[in-house]
Amino acid sequence: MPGHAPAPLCTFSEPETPVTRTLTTEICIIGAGPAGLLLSQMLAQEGISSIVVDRQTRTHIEARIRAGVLEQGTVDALVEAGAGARMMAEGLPHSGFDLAFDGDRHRIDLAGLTGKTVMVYGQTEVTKDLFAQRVADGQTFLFGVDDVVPTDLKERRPVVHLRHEGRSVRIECDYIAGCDGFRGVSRKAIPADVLRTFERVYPFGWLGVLTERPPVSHELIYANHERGFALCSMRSATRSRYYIQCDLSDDVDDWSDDRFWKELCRRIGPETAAELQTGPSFEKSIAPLRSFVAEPMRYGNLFLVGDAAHIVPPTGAKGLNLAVGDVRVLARGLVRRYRSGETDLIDRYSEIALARVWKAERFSWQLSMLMHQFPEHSPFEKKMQRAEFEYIRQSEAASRSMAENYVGLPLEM
Ligand code: RFL
Ligand code: PHB
Repeated sequence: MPGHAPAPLCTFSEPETPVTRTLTTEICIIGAGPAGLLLSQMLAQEGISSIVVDRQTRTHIEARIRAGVLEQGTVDALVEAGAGARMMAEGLPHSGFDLAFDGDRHRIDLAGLTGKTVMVYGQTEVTKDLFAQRVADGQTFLFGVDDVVPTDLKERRPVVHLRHEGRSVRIECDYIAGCDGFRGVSRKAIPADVLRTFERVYPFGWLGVLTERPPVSHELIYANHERGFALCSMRSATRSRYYIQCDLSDDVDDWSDDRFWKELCRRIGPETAAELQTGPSFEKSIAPLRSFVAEPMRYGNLFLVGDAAHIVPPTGAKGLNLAVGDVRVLARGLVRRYRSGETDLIDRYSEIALARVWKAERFSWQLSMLMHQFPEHSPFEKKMQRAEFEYIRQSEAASRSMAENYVGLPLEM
């Protein structure tokens, strides 16, 4: 029939061109953990714009139970950032902690030996306080993002590509802050021939429990017992946090509350156990222990911050504090760059941050070696642990060295 084209045997349709949304900012921050949130807060205080993206939701991030001990430098940074009011009202200042060895106790008098204290205040609360502040300030967040890829790292305007709510997004910025933790994508964006990594994985994990009961002691107790390590910590006067060393192959479901409390009592000894108030746990999880450092912490216009660059075993309570230390150096460097155009401080970011990181790695490793039972240890190594404990107990210099590291070494900028 004239005017009618023959019906096609099959039809092809052009794929729809994906709509890409482009956003621009000064700093693109990957990761809304404590490092990313604090960085955005410190930059906002100085009028520097940022976009924060995270693969999780805010609710998920706020529910994560992690660190509990803040160094004075971390406390000061949170206060200066305007996010410290609740911490100052509800946090518990601690002037010492106990080391216990098969029932023998030795108190490390932090205040007496260093003139400094630490603050017991949960990372969960730090995160909530920072979120509240950033949301009130109108911070741009993209939650639930996927396929995050930082590119053009050596260009003047690097780009972060990602997917958000089904659309592809490109974020053009001056600098990218990789605050996306140990399993994030930022570190992987650095070419393998540039990045050097150093790692030690420990042959056990920590099984942690939270319970709505007053703490067994008003200060933390780190215990080494022949059955393994135990830690008595807290979140408040009515909420306790306990950990025990466990096998890496253990599953949380293997550990009923009853089994956990029995094991903890054995490891902390009868005197302390007599004071323990047990109750139902409302959080129970197993964390592996690892020491890890990636060098350098900068590649082009990408900076690695916090757990994205380094991991410590939790024994020294250093992870969050190191992340905050990195943020302080980077924020100061970026403020200088935007105020005066000088890049000297951001150029030294990696060097300054790593100098402190390695010292905290050493301390966390040393305390972990002292306080845990290692499957490969012979009776000789066990004697060495005991001898070291006795030395710390008898020597004020050794106790002071431990105290100085625990309250946090200075950040040399
Ligand atoms: P985080 O907290 O892991 O946050 C990273 C964020 O990045 C997001 N993310 C991504 N976003 C977009 N795209 C991707 N591809 C992404 N991949 C990841 C994640 O969703 C997340 O929101 O890293 P940050 O900010 O560097 O903070 C580090 C701290 O969380 C960590 O060092 C501490 O929790 C370590 N830690 C402790 N630190 C202390 O200072 N004192 C302590 O007493 C202490 N106790 C602990 C601890 C860690 C523990 N665990 C569970 C390992 C006790 C434990 C048991
Ligand atoms: C904690 O309360 O979660 C905590 C305290 C001290 C540590 C590690 C974790 O060394």
